[in-house]
Amino acid sequence: MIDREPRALFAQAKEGSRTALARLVTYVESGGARQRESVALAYASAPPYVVGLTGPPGAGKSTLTDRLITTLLERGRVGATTIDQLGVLCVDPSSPFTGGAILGDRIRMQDHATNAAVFIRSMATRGHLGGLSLAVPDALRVLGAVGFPVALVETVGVGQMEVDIASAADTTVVVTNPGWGDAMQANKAGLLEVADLFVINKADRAGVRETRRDLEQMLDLGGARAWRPLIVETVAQTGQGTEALVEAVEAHQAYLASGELARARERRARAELDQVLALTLRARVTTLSGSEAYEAQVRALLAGTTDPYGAAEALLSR
Ligand SMILES: Nc1nc2c(ncn2[C@@H]2O[C@H](COP(=O)(O)OP(=O)(O)O)[C@@H](O)[C@H]2O)c(=O)[nH]1
Ligand SMILES: [Mg+2]
Repeated sequence: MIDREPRALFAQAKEGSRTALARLVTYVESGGARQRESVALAYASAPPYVVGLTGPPGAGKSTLTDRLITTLLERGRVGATTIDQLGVLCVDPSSPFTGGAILGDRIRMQDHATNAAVFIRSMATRGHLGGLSLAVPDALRVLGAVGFPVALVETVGVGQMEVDIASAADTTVVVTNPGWGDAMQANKAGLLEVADLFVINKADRAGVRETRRDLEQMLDLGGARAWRPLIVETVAQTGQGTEALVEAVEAHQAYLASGELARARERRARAELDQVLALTLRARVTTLSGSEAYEAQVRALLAGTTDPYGAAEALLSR
C-alpha cells in the first residue's frame, strides 16, 4: 500500500519504493499543503550532486543522458561520490503536460526505465506558484533526501527558463553540435555564462574543429576566470566520448571541492529564497486586492483621505 502522507512516503521511498518517490515528486509539482510538507522534509537532508544538461532541441541531450546513465552506473562513482542509484529528471518548460519531446526522451531512455537503480521522471509545467523553476530544485532535494547521491537534469529548449533550470546544477553541461557557431552567437549571453562544460555532440559529423575553435574564442573573449569550461567531443549514438565527459565532470567537481561548491550553493539558496519571497508577496497582493479592507482603502483614496503609499502600508500592516 502506498501512503498519502509525505512522511510515510519518504520512508517508503528510502526503502526503494519508486511509486512513493514518484508521488512525492508529483506533490512538489502540484503545490498545496502536501507540497509544503514534502519540501520541508526534503530540505532536512543533503542535496544530491546535480549534473544539468541543456542545449537546443535535437542536440542529442537525451541520447547523451542515456549513455551517461550507463557509464555512471558502471563506474559506480563520480569523483569521491559513490553512485549506487541515479535520478534523472527530464524537464520541458514549454509543455503544460507530458508532451511529444519528453515522450521521445522516455523512449530513448526506456532501457533504463526498468532498471531498479534508475529513477527517470518527466516534469512539465503544472501552473502552480513558481512553476517548474521551483519544482525542479525541490524535486532534486526529494531525490537527495531519499538517498540518491547524484541526479541528472535534462531540459528541453534554450529559453531563459531552460537555462535557469539547467544552471541550477552543480555542473552544467551545454550540449552543442558541429556547425553551431552561429547559433552560439545568438545564445552567447545565456549559455556561455552558465556552462561549466561544453559538449560537441555528433562529433561524427563535419565541422567539429571549427566549432571547437569558435567555442575557445568565445571563452577567450570572456576573459580570465577561476574555472575555464572544458570542451568534450562525443558521439552519443555510439557512446564515444562518454568516459571523457564523466572525467570532465570529475575535473569540475574537483575544482568545486576547494570551496566553490559551498559558495555556489549559497548563491542558489539566496536566489531561491528571493524567488519564493517574491512569489509569496505577489500571492499576498492578489489576496489583499480582493479584500474588503482593500475596497475601504480605494474609497479613502478617492475621498482624498489617504495616498497610495499610506494605503499600501495600512494593508500590509494588517
Ligand atoms: N549523427 C549523430 N546523431 C546523433 C548523435 N547523438 C544523437 N543523435 C541523434 O540526434 C537526434 C536527437 O537526439 P536527442 O537525444 O533526442 O536530442 P535532444 O532533443 O537534445 O534530447 C536523434 O535522432 C539522435 O539519434 C550523434 O552523436 N551523432
Ligand atoms: Mg531530449
